Amino acid sequence: MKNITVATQPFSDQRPGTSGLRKKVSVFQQPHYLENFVQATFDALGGVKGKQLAVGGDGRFYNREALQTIVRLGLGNGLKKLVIGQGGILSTPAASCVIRKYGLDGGFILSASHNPGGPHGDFGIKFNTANGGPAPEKITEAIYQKSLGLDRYLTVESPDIDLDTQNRFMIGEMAIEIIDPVSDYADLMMELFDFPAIAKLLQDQDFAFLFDAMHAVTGPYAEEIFCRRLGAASTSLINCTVKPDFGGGHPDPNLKYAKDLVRIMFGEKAPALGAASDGDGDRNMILGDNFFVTPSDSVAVIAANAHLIKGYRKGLKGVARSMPTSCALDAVAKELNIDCYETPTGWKFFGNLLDAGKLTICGEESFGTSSDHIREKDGLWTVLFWLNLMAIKKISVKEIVAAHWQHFGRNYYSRHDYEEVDNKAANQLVDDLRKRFERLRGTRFGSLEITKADDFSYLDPIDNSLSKQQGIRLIFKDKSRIILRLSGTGTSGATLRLYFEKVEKNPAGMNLETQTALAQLIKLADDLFAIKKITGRSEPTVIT
Ligand code: G16
Repeated sequence: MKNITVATQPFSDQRPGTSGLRKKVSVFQQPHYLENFVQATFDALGGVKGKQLAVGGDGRFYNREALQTIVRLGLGNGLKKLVIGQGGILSTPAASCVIRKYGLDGGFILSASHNPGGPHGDFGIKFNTANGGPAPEKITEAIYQKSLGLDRYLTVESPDIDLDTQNRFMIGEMAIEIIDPVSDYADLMMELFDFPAIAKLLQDQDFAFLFDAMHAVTGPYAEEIFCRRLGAASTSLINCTVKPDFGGGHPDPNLKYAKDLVRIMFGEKAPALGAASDGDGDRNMILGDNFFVTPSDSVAVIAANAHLIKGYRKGLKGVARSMPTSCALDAVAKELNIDCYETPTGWKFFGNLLDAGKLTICGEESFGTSSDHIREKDGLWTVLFWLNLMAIKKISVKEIVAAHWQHFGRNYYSRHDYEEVDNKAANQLVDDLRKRFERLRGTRFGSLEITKADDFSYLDPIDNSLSKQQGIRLIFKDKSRIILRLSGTGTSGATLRLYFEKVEKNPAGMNLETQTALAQLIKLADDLFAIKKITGRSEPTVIT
């Protein structure tokens, strides 16, 4: 092994987005691109001499090559230990679990999450800190600043390591441990949920369950947890072989992209519970027999019922949701008499609150729910929660949600995405809106009156960091909301997200079709923002 210092030039586009650096694979394949980002991260941490990190990814195209690069930079920079998921695999929640369990200083997760993979798809890398959570903005910003001034990286000339055998060995001064990527995470799930009760449910002839791993990272986790530890039939799992291009699919668990699951769950004789997870295993979608649970409702139901579940019997310290997520969770918090925090989009904003012991459950409209067991959102945790709840309640998913609405009210909710919009047009739309706040306040549109119009700012109550311009909000007198923001996770053009929410407290009005219930708000947004004219699109790319 020979240490080398490679001269390089900065890339100007390495500012991490909502969740790490995500780019087309071809961008990452440029000479020095990944090396620069890894070195910038090491530099932003003040060097990694004597430190211990984890690394793993969602198995997408370029996962293995990137991992070998990180091993070499670790060696070049004097890293003490690297813990690697066998085969280069670690789901995002499992990486968070491993970092916390082994007291590591942090880790890299190689994933572009729900974005498509393959040679023409996306790749990504994000750094998680010692708490197991995504690096906060002050660190991602420091990485970006380091990347702008980078003129060298430290690496070694050495052959690839064997990623496929669980093993412990030394290369020079650095220890490498290739671990089973699944078992630590599966053990943690057994601590939180009543596995015997779930096993009984899954083995009941009258109960059918279907999980779709979308050819992404949760495949091996689902096989271990649902089949080996809980005795579910192997026919309960579909698309569980991890493929570098996710079988050509878009590993985003929503009504549009989880096609196989949606077809079955909205067909005749549908299973009682259907679920899917995304590329790196942190997102989830929960479906009942011909029934979709919005992620905003899911986190509210979870919070309302957590006291029934083994790991949460002591009750909740507090809850949190991202700003665009519906206020269904707030109603639960009010009844439980606990705090409900409203943070910007991005799981990293929950980290400080979780570390300070102020939260137990948090969730986002973007198909993310989790608890303080790790510092990431957790797809399989959510599925296990719903299974455990069904084992206790012995009623259908639809009945659980309907009972929740009857008690707390229903927050009709939908997100409309316009993907790959021209960047300039999207930014212009947002800028123009910012200039119009003052005039919008107090304006009436039929029965709707705007009482608040602003651009959401968040002052972190723990470290007092201020995050501005986190989404434009129109809030109406009847508590309806229209929110508009640009996604921070796309890789081509801009993705415009519009979020609609309407609160219904009258039980008689709770059974409308969602888009119908929100039609007045959708029409108003169209008129006010001229979305169709500006984007040139007649309809959203994805509606969830
Ligand atoms: C990431 C973040 C989430 C965020 C989501 C959508 O999820 O971890 O916190 O809600 O992106 O962000 P945006 O609206 O900016 O695209 P993931 O699953 O992609 O890592």
